[in-house]
Amino acid sequence: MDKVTHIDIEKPFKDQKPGTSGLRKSTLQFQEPHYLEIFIESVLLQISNLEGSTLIIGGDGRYGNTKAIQKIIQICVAHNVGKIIISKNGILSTPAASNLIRKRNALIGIILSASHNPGGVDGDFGVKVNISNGGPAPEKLTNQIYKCSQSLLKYKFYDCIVPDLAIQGSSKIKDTIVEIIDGVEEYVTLMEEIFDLDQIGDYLQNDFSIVFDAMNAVTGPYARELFVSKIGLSENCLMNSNPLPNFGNLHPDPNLTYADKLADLLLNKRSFDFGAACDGDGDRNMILGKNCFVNPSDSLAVLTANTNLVPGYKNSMSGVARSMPTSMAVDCVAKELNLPCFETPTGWKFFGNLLDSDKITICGEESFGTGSNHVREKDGLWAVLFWLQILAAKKCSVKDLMNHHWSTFGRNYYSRHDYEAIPSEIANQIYENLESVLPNLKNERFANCLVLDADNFSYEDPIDKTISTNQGLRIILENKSRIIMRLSGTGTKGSTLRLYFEKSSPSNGKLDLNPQIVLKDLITSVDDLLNISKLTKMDRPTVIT
Ligand code: VG1
Ligand code: CO
Repeated sequence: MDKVTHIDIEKPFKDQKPGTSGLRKSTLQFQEPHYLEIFIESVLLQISNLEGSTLIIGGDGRYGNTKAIQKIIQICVAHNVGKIIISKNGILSTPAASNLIRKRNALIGIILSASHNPGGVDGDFGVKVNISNGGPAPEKLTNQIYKCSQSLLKYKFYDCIVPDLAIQGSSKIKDTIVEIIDGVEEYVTLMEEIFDLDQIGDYLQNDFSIVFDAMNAVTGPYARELFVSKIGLSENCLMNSNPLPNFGNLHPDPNLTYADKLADLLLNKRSFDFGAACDGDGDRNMILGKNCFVNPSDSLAVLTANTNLVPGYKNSMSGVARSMPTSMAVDCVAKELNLPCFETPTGWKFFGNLLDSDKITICGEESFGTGSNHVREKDGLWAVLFWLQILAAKKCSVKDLMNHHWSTFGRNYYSRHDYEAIPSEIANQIYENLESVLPNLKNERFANCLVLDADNFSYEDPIDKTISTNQGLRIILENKSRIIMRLSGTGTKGSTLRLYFEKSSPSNGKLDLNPQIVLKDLITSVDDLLNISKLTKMDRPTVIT
C-alpha cells in the first residue's frame, strides 16, 4: 500500500540561497538526486498551517517542469496539503499564478521557472515561491528557507501515481484534492475586467498592425486567447507562440539583444506599427513601435501618465513606485499628477507591502517589468494591453506618444549595461573598488558634474520597517544624473555586473538624442575609474538597453 516515507540524504545542500526572485541553478544541478525535493521540503517547513491549505503549482514549461510538478505533488500529499491547484500541462505564467493564489485563497504558490534565463538540458531551472498575497516571498522568508535547507537531511514523500497534467478535473490522493484547471482562463477574465478589449480590437482591426513574440515560452497560450480569440486578430500576429521545453533555443529575455528578430521587424524593416515580447515566465515585457524602442523606465512613466484611459485605473491611483536603478522618469509624472512616489530596492518582493496597504497602484522596474495592484507580480501581457489601450484611445503611434510624453514631462536619458557571466572574482573586484572610493567621491567632481551623494543603497520598508542593506552602489550627480552599479541576483554562471546611467533633460530641452551619446561622459568616466573593459577583457557590455 502507498504510504508516507521519510527519505534521508547523506549530505545537506549548502547552496540553495534564493536570489532576486527564487532559487535558480543549472538544469543539471536541479537534476541532482533530492536537490529539488530538499528545497521544496525547506519551503513547506516554513509555512504555518500548511495542513488542509490550498497550494498553486505551475511553471513556464521549461525542461524539467512536468517531472518537478509530479514530485512536488508527492511531497505536498505527504504533508497533508488540502488542495493542490495545477494548471493544465503545468503551464502557468508568473502573473497568472499570482492571480490564482489571490482568487483561490491559496497559502502559497510554487512557480517552476528561471524566468528570463535560457532553458533546456544545458540551460537553467528555478523555483519561485509566492506567499498568500500573490507576491514573491519576502527576504525574511527566503532567508529562513535557505537556513533550513543548509542542514536538512530528510524530506517527506508519498509514493503514488499522480494525475495526468493534460487532463482537467479533480481527483484525490490520500487526503489531498488535486485539481487540474485551465491556467489561461482566469487570467484572461482579469484582463477583461481591467481593459476595454473592444476599444483595442476596433483600433487593431483598422490599420494598426501588431506582432507579439512569446519567445517559445509561457505567454503563447495567453496571447492567443487574448489577441486571437477575444480581440479577433489573425494568428499571424503571434511569433514563437508554442511553449517549448528549451524555448526553441531562444534566450527568453525580451530585450534588443535576445529578441533581435522582433527588434529587426520593428526597428529596421518597419513591418508593424507595434511589437511586444515577454520573457520565459511572462512577467516581463518589451514594447516597440515602428522605428521606436521604448525604454522600460519610460514605459512605466507613460503608463502612469495615462491611467485615465484604462477602465481599471480611472480616477483610482493612490501612488507609484519604482526600483532604485529605474530611471526617474516616473517621478516627473508623479510630481505633475501629485502622486506619492516610492523608491525600493530591485526585486518585485519590495513592492508587496506598498501594494497591500494601497500606498501604490502602479509600479515598475527598468528590467522590462511593470505591474499594478491587480496581482502581486510584474505582468508582461498586462503591460502590452495597457500600451494598446493608450494607443487605441489616443489613436497615435508609439513614436508620437513618446515625443508627446517627453515634451510634457521632460526626458530621462537612460541606459543599462550588462556584463553577463563574467568571472565572479572580477565582478566582485570591480564592485569593491567602486564601493571603496565612494566616500571620497562626495562633493568632488565626476564626469564634469558635482557629486551630491555616493553610497550603498539601503531601504526601510515603510510598512513593516524591515531594513534591507547593500542594495546597489549609487553616485548621485547634480542635474538629476546618476550612475548605479549592482551585481545580479538571478544569474547562474559567474557573476553579472549591471551598470545604470541616467541624465535628465527638461521638457524644453533636447529630446531626440541618442542615449548612448548623451550618456557617453558618464560611461567613459566609470570605465576610466574602474577599468571595467580591461578587467573584464570585454570592449563592450553583453547587453545594452
Ligand atoms: C533581475 C532584474 C530585476 C528583476 C529580477 C527578477 O534581477 O534586474 O529587476 O526583478 O531580475 O525578474 P537581477 O538581480 O538579475 O538584476 V524575473 O522576470 O527574472 O523573475
Ligand atoms: Co520573468
